Amino acid sequence: MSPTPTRPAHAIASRVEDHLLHTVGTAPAKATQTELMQAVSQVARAELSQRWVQTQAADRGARARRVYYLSMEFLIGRTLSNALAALGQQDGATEALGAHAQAMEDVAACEPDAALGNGGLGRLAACFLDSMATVGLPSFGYGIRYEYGMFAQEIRQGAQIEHPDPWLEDGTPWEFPRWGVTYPVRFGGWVEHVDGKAIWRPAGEVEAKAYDMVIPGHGTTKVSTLRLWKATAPSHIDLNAFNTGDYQRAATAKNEYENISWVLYPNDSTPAGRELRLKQEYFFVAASVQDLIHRHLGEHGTLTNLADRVAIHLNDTHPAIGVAELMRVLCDEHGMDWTPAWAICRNTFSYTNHTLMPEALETWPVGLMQHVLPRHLEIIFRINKEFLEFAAAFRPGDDGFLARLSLIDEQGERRVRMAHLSIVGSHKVNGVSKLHSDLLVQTIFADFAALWPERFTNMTNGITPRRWLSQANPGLSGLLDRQIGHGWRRDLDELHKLAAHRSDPAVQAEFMGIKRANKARLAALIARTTGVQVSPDSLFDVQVKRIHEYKRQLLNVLHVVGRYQAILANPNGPDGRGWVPRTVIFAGKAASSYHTAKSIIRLIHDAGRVINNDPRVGDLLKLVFIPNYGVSVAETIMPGADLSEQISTAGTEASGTGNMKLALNGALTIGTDDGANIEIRQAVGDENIFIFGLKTPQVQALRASGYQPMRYYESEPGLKPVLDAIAGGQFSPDEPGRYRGLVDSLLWGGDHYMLLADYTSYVNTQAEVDALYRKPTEWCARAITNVSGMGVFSADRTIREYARQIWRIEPKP
Ligand code: 26Q
Repeated sequence: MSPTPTRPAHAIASRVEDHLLHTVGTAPAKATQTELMQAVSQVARAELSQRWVQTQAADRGARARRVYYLSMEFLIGRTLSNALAALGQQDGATEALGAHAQAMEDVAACEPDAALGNGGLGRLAACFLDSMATVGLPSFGYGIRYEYGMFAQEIRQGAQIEHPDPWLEDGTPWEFPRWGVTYPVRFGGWVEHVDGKAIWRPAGEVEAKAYDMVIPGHGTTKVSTLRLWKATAPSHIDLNAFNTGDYQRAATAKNEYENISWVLYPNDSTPAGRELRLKQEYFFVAASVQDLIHRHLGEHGTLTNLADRVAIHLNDTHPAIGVAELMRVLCDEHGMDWTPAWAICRNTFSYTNHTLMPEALETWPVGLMQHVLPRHLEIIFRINKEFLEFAAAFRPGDDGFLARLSLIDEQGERRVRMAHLSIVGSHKVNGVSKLHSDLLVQTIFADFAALWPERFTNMTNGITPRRWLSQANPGLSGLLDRQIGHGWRRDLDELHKLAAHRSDPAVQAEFMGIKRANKARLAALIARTTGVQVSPDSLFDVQVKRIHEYKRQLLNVLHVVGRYQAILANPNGPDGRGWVPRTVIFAGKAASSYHTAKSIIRLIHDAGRVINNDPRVGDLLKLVFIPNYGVSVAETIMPGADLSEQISTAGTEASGTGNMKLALNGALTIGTDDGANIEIRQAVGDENIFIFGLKTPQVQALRASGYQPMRYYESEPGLKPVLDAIAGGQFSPDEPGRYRGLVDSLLWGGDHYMLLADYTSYVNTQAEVDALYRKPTEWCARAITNVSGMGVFSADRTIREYARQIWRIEPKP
């Protein structure tokens, strides 16, 4: 692709002036950066609107089979730069801003991130929208228009403080309220059975209002729609209270309804079993099902062919109640018989699992579901009854098998297992990397895989190269355009052509110059946000992701403290050749109630303060934590990294996608044999990645044979002084016992993620990293090889696989 044909720049400039005056309402000569951002956004918005109308008409005309991607999270980030690139309006916008003496980068930075997600799962959904539009897949994303997104993270005295994220405070130019599109969503009450028919008598009702975000495709005029639902009180309720003059009650009632779409649950990977969360899940699923059925009936006039025309995808189990909802709509509202309805349902739904950790699997107490969704609970019981009859015939007399398969966990407080509902209600279930998909069928879903082996499959994650390379790294993008042409934006396999240039001195010099400039930009961000000066000539060692024990940020800290001690002990380096200067960079949020994760953040700051201010260390080692990690911060970090830390305990990280973003931007990976790291290794070759530590079967075996962390503490060189320094308060002299518990949990708490078992292997591999970094030509060749091998990790590839193998839709270019 050559970048989308560009409109005459002056045409855009004059529209910007127009919008300043008429839409933003300001004197163009006095426009602020934010007002310019708004005006430029309006120019792009107008074009997107046209494309939306055209795409919708074309899909309607073709009566296209569509995919509906249901997700509680869409971690979109900013839109302006991405939209301008997709529309071919970049040059025009730059020129228009130039007339106001403003740079695009600064103006774009005025837009708040749309942070409607926690982390990997939400960002994956956003990358998928970009790819669905770009490959021309008739598609809708459905989610919630949270008034408040992911909390903003402030660091005060080394500790995380959460602030609300009022991203809609000043409005957003990117949403299109669809005034006519509203649906009622009902909750609670009871069910009556009359003449064999179920009649749900709900206790309450809220209105779901549609707000569309239009997602432009790149190198195409196709766009995709992200339809987000806002909860509002039904107007008749408002009126009743207002008419009686009871404004207090009216306000309370209104709040109770609008609460549902108020705020994103900031839990990554661990479910919060709250009633409001269940209501959020049902709220957006019920609105989405009504919307898609309305569209389907408008185009086809019947529901009997729903499964032929509609694919509904469940992004994890968060929308799994959709299975029961579709059954309810087909049977209770459209009079269909159970058996044909069930066939439609199963052929319509598919489900992606994003985690293996048993504690992260979503379940709801039967009592709570009875209270909030009584009819759905009945439907789930019937699905379960018929499913268990089928399973009993498969393995007669094996009650343990049936208890493990059941949609209801009968141990203790009875709970509905949402993963089981998703599997039984779907025709395909996938994991997000090869290893993860294999482990799913070997471990948590083994019983289901015995019943239905063909139902389980793999779809390795991907990322959009438009945001994560073209937009985030204009320097490297320019090099690619000159060396291999423009086609990589829509066909990332084109990157293979770069491999031939890996040792070309001119290409290397340019590549290193670009990396150096990106590091300088990252260093400026670090100085601005942390006050710490770091040298762009040091090795930038980056671990950025949610803070979680299984991701093992703490293992990274152990290495840093070990290196600090070694620098003090041997100022001339381990072998007398000096130390390779390193800047270790962390970023990531901890769930607000996750104490251990917050303690790790605090330790990073405490250790950083000591190390960064130790004159004996100087530039040889710096340790920084960039606050408020999110999509926009990531766009600056990824291009500036030399080393990508992907060090989860083998078998715990489903895929990872930050690993892909970093490698695509020319970082080398130091990682365990986990998630998509394994496929990255296959793509770039063993010599171009640093893999260390126990592999999944070894982790399993060690755990089974009785893992003893104390043995490592006593025997691994250098480990004891590191743990003693942290536990003894060397980094927290004001409160020496601050990290006693953290260290004790490693030594005496079982060290569930086996940090100590991988410590020596990790430290030794870090020494290999240093050795290679001393040879810039070698390092650079390997970095270039990493970039050239990343084609397979385009989300376009992932989406084409979903389209063909799961959704059975041919993308229309
Ligand atoms: C559930 C119930 C209540 C509140 C919160 C949640 C909840 C929210 C988010 C549970 C899990 C999540 C997020 C999970 C997640 O991001 N998983 C990551 O998904 C990525 C995309 O597939 C993978 O690359 C990561 O490996 C995986 O950790």
